[in-house]
Amino acid sequence: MSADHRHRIAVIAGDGIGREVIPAGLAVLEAATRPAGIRLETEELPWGCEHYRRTGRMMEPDGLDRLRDFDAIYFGAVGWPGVPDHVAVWELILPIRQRFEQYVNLRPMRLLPGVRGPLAGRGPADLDMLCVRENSEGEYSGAGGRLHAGTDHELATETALFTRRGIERVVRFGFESAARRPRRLLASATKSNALRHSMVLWDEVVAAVAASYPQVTLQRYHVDALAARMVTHPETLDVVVASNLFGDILTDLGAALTGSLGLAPGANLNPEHRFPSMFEPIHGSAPDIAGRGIANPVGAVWAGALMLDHLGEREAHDRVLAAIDRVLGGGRVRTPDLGGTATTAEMAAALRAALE
Ligand code: GGG
Repeated sequence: MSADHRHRIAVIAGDGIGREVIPAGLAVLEAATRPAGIRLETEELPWGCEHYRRTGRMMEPDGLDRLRDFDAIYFGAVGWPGVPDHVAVWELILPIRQRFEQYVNLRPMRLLPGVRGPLAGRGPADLDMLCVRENSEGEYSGAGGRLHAGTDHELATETALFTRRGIERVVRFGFESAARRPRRLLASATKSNALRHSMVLWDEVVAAVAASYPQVTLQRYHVDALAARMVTHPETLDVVVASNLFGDILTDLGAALTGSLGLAPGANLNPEHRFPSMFEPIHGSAPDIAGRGIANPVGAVWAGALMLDHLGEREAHDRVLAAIDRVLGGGRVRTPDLGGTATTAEMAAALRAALE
């Protein structure tokens, strides 16, 4: 936290609708912070697929060193036709998460007031989950390779790497999060019936950490059963701790259950503040709607609020969330993903107005 309420933010809007929702998000964050004397000093870094087309790289060669000096990174989306998705993701977003030990990917999954999700008869009280996704190893470790390219005996390996330290730290974060919430439930997503090495270690570490949190009720679900439960009994779930891949999939499901992927935020946290953390809407670049000015900026705005919270500006975070609740609860301004006709700019303007 900065004593003088000045924060240096690296802004990587990235690709597609990232370039639309991030400026909208910055405008809302500005309205939430400036009157309170908080200064967000932003620097835009034009990295992403367009940069790749021009230079053959997703970011500058010294990009990670440059990012190191910022207090936080505000990120849009990555990916664009013409650049293989794995190149875009592995040359931008995943190196940032790994280098800066952003080992927690925090993804709230909450049905907001005024939003109709796809589950019949469910309201905000039934759907309030928080996913704590492991974000630095597991299935997205990057270990593996391909051999005998183009032959009929070609092979590929993708090695999931789980370390006791890596599991322990994210599971502990999950328990801490659950302990601070009213229901104090922690669901661990496992698959130790089939993944007999990695997920058995996961279960053992979860059990060991659980011993320090008697106030939290531990639930253990195989990830397939957990996915089904999120649909059938979401009210029985509170905090979910999951591996990198499981958490990635479960949170897209969670976002869909809360009405739109466009509403969902994500925080890639280095909880110790040794490195900058990164904040992004969980949606991707959405080439199908990019350039039309109709993307929902709420996920980016909420991600920005999580950034303010991480920077020690809790009141500003609360103000932004109250504005989101007010605008969506009011039911007047809705982007097309929510069945309305509002533009990105109109939604951002409504959020700014709600802050005034
Ligand atoms: N704004 C998020 C984004 O662009 N995501 C692209 C993606 O698929 N990332 C992989 C991940 O979140 O693990």
